[in-house]
Amino acid sequence: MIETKLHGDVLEIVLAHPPVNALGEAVRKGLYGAIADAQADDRVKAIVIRGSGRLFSGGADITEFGQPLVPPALPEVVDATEASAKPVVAAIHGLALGGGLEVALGCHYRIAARGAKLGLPEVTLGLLPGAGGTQRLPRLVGIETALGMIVSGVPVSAAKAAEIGLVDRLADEDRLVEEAIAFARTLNEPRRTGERSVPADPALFERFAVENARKIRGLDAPQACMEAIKAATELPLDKGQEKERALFASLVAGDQSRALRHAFFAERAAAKIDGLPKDLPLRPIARVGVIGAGTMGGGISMNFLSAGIPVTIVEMTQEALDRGAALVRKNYEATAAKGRLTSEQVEKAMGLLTPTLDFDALADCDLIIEAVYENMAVKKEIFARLDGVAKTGAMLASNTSYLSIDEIAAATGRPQDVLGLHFFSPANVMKLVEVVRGAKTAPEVLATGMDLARRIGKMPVVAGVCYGFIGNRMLIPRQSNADALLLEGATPEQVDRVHTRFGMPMGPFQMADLAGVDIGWHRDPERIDSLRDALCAQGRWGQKTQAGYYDYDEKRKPSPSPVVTEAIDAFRRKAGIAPRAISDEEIIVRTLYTMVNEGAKILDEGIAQRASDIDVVWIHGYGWPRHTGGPMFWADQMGHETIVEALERYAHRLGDAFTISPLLERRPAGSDFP
Ligand code: 3H9
Repeated sequence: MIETKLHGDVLEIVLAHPPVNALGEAVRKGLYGAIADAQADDRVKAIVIRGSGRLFSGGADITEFGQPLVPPALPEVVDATEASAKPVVAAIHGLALGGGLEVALGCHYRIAARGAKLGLPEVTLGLLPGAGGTQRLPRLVGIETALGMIVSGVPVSAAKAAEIGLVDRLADEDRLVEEAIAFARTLNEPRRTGERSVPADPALFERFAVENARKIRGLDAPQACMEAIKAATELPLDKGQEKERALFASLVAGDQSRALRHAFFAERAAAKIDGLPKDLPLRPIARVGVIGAGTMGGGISMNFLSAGIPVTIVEMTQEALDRGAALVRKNYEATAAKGRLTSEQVEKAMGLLTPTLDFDALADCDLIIEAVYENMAVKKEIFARLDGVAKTGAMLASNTSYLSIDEIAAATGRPQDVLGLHFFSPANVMKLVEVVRGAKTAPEVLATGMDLARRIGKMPVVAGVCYGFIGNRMLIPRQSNADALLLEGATPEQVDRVHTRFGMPMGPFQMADLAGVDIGWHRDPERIDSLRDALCAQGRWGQKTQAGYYDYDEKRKPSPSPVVTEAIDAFRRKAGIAPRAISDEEIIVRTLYTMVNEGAKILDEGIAQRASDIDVVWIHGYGWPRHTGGPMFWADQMGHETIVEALERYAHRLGDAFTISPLLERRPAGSDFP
């Protein structure tokens, strides 16, 4: 866990705990011991601390949070490092994150490899840097920079770290250790960051809080980070650290951090495919084909282009093809205008795109993704045609949001090569990809799909075949209850408000207006069976027509619509429903608990591999508030009994087809989803 080596009069201490040199019990003990030994060893004049493998350290061992702490605690280790009578240099390569950076802050000097990144991401786990980071960073780089780094959690590059005074020197990675040792040898005195002071500036804190109010609303950790940093300006190091430790202790025991830590491990678990060996050989993917240059096809293509993978995109008409390619360019240029891409990067990505009307041009693609509209007959026809064009071993994917991958695969003579790759709109932005495993999908096809999705920066989750897979299937009970609630007496504003207060980016009706109320509409204005049909028949198709469940002004600002109120009234009269007052609690039970219930069915049927995969789907595909951990974790925290009891209470309103998931009902009281 800790290795030491004496280079003349400089002691090299190596954190050696793969994969990320997390600072768990044994590493802390080893480091503490090595620092103490070095004090007593007359041969040692100075110390260099570095990490082995690909990084300095990924921070404290997150799996230990919530367990009894085994000493020495990390703050003690960092304090002992800073107290060293012999100069200590941190040699940082790869990443120094969280507790890892705090160890480096306890060192007297820092030298970083040019490619390194340094950061305090604790806030993303609902925590604050709890080993002196909130006290030492502001002393080193000033309050404003420290606030930015700690409250956002975003790491800085080595160059930036040098500019702000976080590191003293930069080095080429292959010479880092050598230079650190030579540098350490020149040092005579320790230089302790904790002995510095930083002037108070209350106005700066107020300004920062106001500027960031929207981002940090409802979250405990950013608030606590600010409080701890403020203490650094008012108190000596030891007192500031006491404050920091107290705040850390309360966060780590809180619901939000527990949920955010769950989300962290859920994301990593999602990459694992049950029953497949980890080292399964993958199929090489050097060129991707996309069928359909609509919004979805274009967005999907961008992911590959940005990752340097060439794309052949096929359309039926020149006009549609030109429109699609122009949209891709427009999106890239918008990103460039925000300064997030250079014009060379835009041209490089566009240079990898081959738009064509020639279906046969797909012949040299290793993966072909169909992204046309939702119609089984059309999809089957495309896959049958693909079967004749695609080269042997090519993977054939559908971006369908609902339809059966098995039925689509049956249209080919190679169902083992077929899978679903369900991207979420806008496909160049949303992280989620449901990787749908058909009954005959070959293991290496599934594994390649998962790996490729990660390579293009997505968060893939394995899903089985059913109507709507994981995410959209759970939308069904949510939407049908939301629709029913309108007729029973709720308003779109009330339903949406309950969802946004809960932390969703938008409610069901805001989402319908954004996506298009007319999606899936039968397009017969005479046939009006639902409120949605009525809105569609009036041309209220959502934001794109400036009218849907809400009215929209030119800036797309929504306001309640008297037309919708009237349409709802008309439906109530027709159905003989007397509106009643609907409580927010009823909305939660009928639109959120029913989703959990559907999630439990999805789990029970083996459509999702594990409950945490469902959480990842909802966090990354629909903006479910991460600090509640996702729908299934949220339900675990609440207790399944609470959900079952509430669903039973409202069962008479949930429709005849509604049933409680056997998995929810049969789990013993107090147990979580598997
Ligand atoms: C902290 O430091 C608190 C202190 O301020 C105060 C303490 C008193 N602990 O992500 P990967 C596992 S809070 C335990 O796939 P990558 C991970 O689960 C911490 N385990 O690799 C995975 O396991 P498995 C602040 C950890 O190369 C494996 O390592 N630090 C930890 O894509 C590989 O991880 C952070 O928030 C950990 N700290 O990315 C950084 N880190 O193979 C958290 C990773 O079984 N870590 N594991 O699934 C990361 O952001 C990424 O892991 C990192 C590497 C960027 C480092």
